[in-house]
Amino acid sequence: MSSSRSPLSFKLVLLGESAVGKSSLVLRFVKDQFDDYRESTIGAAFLTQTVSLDEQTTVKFEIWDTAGQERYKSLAPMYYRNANCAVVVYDITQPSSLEKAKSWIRELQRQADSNIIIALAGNKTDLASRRAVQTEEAEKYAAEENLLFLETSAKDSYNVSELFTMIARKLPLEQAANAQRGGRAGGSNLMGGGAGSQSGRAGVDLRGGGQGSNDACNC
Ligand SMILES: Nc1nc2c(ncn2[C@@H]2O[C@H](COP(=O)(O)OP(=O)(O)OP(=O)(O)O)[C@@H](O)[C@H]2O)c(=O)[nH]1
Ligand SMILES: [Mg+2]
Repeated sequence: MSSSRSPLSFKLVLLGESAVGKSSLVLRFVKDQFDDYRESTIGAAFLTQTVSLDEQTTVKFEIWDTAGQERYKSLAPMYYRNANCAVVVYDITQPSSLEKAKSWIRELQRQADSNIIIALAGNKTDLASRRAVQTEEAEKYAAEENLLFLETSAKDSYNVSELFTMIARKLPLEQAANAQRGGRAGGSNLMGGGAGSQSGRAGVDLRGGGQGSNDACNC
């Protein structure tokens, strides 16, 4: 098993239709908060959070929370390129959002790193009376496509930390620890080299044609 005292950094991207709850899952994971009235993400947001797997192993997620609105779709490859892992989110009350999630998964399978770990998350389980996607249907699809799968509620804080921990356990920790010992950044292919951004969030507003902004992206 890997052992390391400094966190092993990995790049994670969230994808999915607008309003399925990507930002809400991240807000729950990073700050343990929930907003009933969240504004739709513009461009993308960047946040970090760590997960301790055991006394020796801490994983630091460098999280790109993408904007689900169709007009931002063409930006997505910048965020999933070189990602170690992806969370593709749908809303269990909206079957069309599962179809959208499947199309993101096909795109990741074609275009992202071939070793990317993909998790499918069916969010908003607190809206049980409005459920329109059965657990078994999504579970079967996830098994066929070799994806991790969990249903979650950002609102009720159900399965949110479990989702990220499940992903952390699947990451190539040994390899990252060896790379770190060898002097390379933990997650191997992180944008920004991993060490630069310690915590918190930065919005990346890509309106106005420039992705030239700031610390957000060196891709
Ligand atoms: N009931 C319920 N509502 C949720 C949950 N997660 C998110 N929401 C609500 O769904 C709406 C959209 O959530 P966001 O987190 O902004 O969705 P998003 O996927 O980031 O949307 P974009 O940024 O437009 O791509 C907000 O009103 C949230 O409060 C959940 O688990 N349960
Ligand atoms: Mg959002």
